[in-house]
Order: sequence, then C-alpha cells, then structure tokens
Amino acid sequence: MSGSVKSIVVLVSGNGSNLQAIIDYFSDKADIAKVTAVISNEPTAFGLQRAKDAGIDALCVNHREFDSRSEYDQALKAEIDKYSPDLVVLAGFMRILTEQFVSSFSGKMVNIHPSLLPKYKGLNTHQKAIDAKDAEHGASVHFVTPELDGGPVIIQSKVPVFEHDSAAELAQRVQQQERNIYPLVVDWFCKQRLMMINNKAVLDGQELPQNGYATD
Ligand code: NHR
Ligand code: GAR
Repeated sequence: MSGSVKSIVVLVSGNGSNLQAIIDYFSDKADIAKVTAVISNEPTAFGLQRAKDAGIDALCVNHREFDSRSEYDQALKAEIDKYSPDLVVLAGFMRILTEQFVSSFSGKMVNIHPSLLPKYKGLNTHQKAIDAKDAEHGASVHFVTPELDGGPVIIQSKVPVFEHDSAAELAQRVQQQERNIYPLVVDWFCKQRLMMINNKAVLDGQELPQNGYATD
C-alpha cells in the first residue's frame, strides 16, 4: 500500500455531504487516494446519487433484508472486501456495527460524529447540546472501535451554540465544519501520517491528546 494510490470505501445512510467533501478534495489528488465505492444501507440515500454522478461504484446493502446484525455485517463486509480498501469511512452511516465487523477493519475505519466526544454519544446530539445549554458544540472524527463512538479521537471542530438555536440550525453549523475536517483526516491517513496504535490516535509519530488534534 505504501506509495500507491489508496482505495477508500465510504459508507453512508443519507445526504452524503461529507462524502461529497471527500470526493471534491481528492478530485485533483488522484495520486493520493480514490473513493472506489460508496455503500448505503438505505436504497434512497442521496449519497448514492452523488457517487454515481462522480462515476464511483454505488451500491446498497439494505439492512431490512437481513435477519440479524451479524448477517447484515457479513454481507456488508463481503461487498467492502471486493474493493480491498485501505480505509473505510463512515459518513453519516446510521447502523451500529458488530464487534466482529469493526475488529476486521481495526485501525482502518474512521467515523465523524456530531458532538464534542466524549460528550453525547449516540443519536440526537444537537438537541442534547441545546438541552444542556452548552455554549459550544461541534464534531469529532475518531477511529472506529467496538465501543460505540468511543474510539480514539483524531480531530474536533467547535462551533458556538446561540441562545435561540434550533437543532436544525445547530446541525447546519456543525456540518459546515465537518466538511472541512473530514477530508483532512482522510488525507493524513492516506499519506500514512495518521494511524491507530494501542487504541490511540497517532499523527506524525505523536500520540494525540484525548480531544485529538488541536483546532482552536
Ligand atoms: N459501530 C461501532 N461498533 N462503533 C462505532 O463507534 C460506530 C458504529 C456504527 C456507527 C456512527 C455513530 C455516530 O456517529 C457509528 C459508530 C448509529 C447509531 C444508532 O443508534 C449510533 C451511533 C452511530 C450510528 N443506530 C440505530 C441502530 O439501531 C439506528 C438508527 C437509525 O436508523 O436512525 O443501529 O453517531
Ligand atoms: C453528519 O452530521 C454526521 O456527523 C452525522 O450525520 C450527518 C451526515 O451528514 N452522523 C451521525 O449522526 C452518525 N450517527 P451527511 O450525510 O450529509 O454527510
């Protein structure tokens, strides 16, 4: 893999604005990385259309067609493995993944989560930040480990929370930041500057602190 063009598989469930940011970022960096496939659990995800428009393989593995999470994850893994990716990117992927699946991509899978982890794991993070009257909120990119939203943080980006914000307004502000930080992380990984060692995120040989790379 060293020196060669890295293959990236992106998993989405919805709009795919993070996917689009990654596609756009690497559009003039074909020597570094290429999104080789986009896979969705939702047949109607707009992210699949974005992939097709960019000439990228787009496929759906619909979770409703499987009896268990383990069978679903096996089918998903079989599709991913066809592309032998160097990195699997979760970009608004809404299904919890089994330990077996996650372990098979250890150190090779990242997620963007819409909160300043370790705050607000799971869903409805924007409403949680509003309800807690937090002055700031944001997004985190982390390596995916079996512990949901618990893997080592690589980078965070903060946004202010204003007094009369709705969850939708706050989400929009957070997502604007997400589109800046996610391509950067993928770039670091593909240049082998970023890795996971002993459950820690390491950038340029330095272990990153709990909140990841400082962006303030
Ligand atoms: N899987 C593991 N093992 N570890 C992580 O860190 C994961 C993961 C799968 C997805 C993304 C995560 C997020 O960023 C992610 C991280 C879905 C849910 C969820 O509850 C929670 C967290 C995340 C993604 N999903 C419901 C489920 O039953 C379905 C919800 C729906 O379909 O709307 O899977 O937030
Ligand atoms: C992003 O805000 C991402 O952080 C969040 O969903 C949005 C997807 O947007 N992820 C999760 O909530 C994962 N559970 P996108 O489809 O436009 O990239």
